[in-house]
Amino acid sequence: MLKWCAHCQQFIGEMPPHADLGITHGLCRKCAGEKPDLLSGDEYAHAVALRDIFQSLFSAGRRSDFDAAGPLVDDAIAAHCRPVDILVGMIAPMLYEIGNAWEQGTLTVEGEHEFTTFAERVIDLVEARIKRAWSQPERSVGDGCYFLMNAPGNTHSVGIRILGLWLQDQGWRTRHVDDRTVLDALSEPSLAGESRTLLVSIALPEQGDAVTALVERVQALPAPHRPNIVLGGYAVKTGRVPPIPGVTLAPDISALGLD
Ligand code: B12
Ligand SMILES: [Zn+2]
Repeated sequence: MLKWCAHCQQFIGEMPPHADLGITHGLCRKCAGEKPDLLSGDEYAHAVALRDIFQSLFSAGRRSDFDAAGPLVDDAIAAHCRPVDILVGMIAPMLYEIGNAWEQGTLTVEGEHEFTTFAERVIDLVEARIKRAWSQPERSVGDGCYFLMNAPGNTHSVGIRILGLWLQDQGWRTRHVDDRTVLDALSEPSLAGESRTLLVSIALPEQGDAVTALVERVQALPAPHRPNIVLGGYAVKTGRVPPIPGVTLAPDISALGLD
């Protein structure tokens, strides 16, 4: 289930059952303190508006109707939905649904590719909106830096991209790296004294061995360069990655505990 704040329309997070993409409502931490009147007509209208936008955007994607996407994104923002929440709370779950349809044979490979292209274009659009108005001011140097990469061999690029945008929107400094550049990037002299976190995205359990090898190389770095390592992505979300020593498993973005 996808949980949205009934009052301010922020995406709160995912909750079990993860396979169910229905939208449910609750109150985010900030709004819970304000004790809003949830039975007022406004709150209800907002919740319905968001659900309708989700459905319309999904059917636009199924028709590859990109022209319809821009106005829908604008509607969501007008309904006080943060642009970044459109990515985490709408686009990501739509891609899960598409993956399920493909797995169950109700969608062709071409259909899946077309939807992914649609999703990537919507992400471009939303990225431009995010950059117009960040949710949080940029954090100061010294607050730490996030390094993001895909597990070696993982060619799914959307998850890590959304994760990077979400962190940037929260003001964090991020850098996208890969298997070849990660050790040098972590060892850069300009990072002296800063904490480093390496976020790795794994889609398939088969990519686990390559992650274990990566972790060994990263953990062999001198202590001041060594990052905290967090592993997330579809394979972690679905519980298919066994524990790896020295690595925190994060089933979704909220597990980072940063919002
Ligand atoms: C699009 C897609 C593709 C595209 C990717 C195109 C692209 N440019 O990205 C292509 C066609 C390349 C592809 C290929 C394959 N795919 Co594919 N793919 C998908 C699909 C439909 C969507 C992926 C996606 O973008 N999801 C949306 C993103 C936002 O979700 P996400 O990655 O989970 O990320 C979110 C969170 O997990 C979290 N997160 C992600 N990383 C991290 C990291 C950290 C540290 C943290 C904290 C959080 C975090 O943040 C994100 C935002 O919420 C999924 C279905 C699905 N359920 O995801 C299948 C899916 C992942 N693919 C699958 C398969 C099998 C494959 C292939 C093996 C198919 C094949 N035979 O070719 C290959 C393998 C490629 C490889 N080597 O990695 C299966 C995996 C099943 C399994 N049991 O493991 C899935 C689940 C489809 C299915 N239902 O069967 N795929
Ligand atoms: Zn709220």
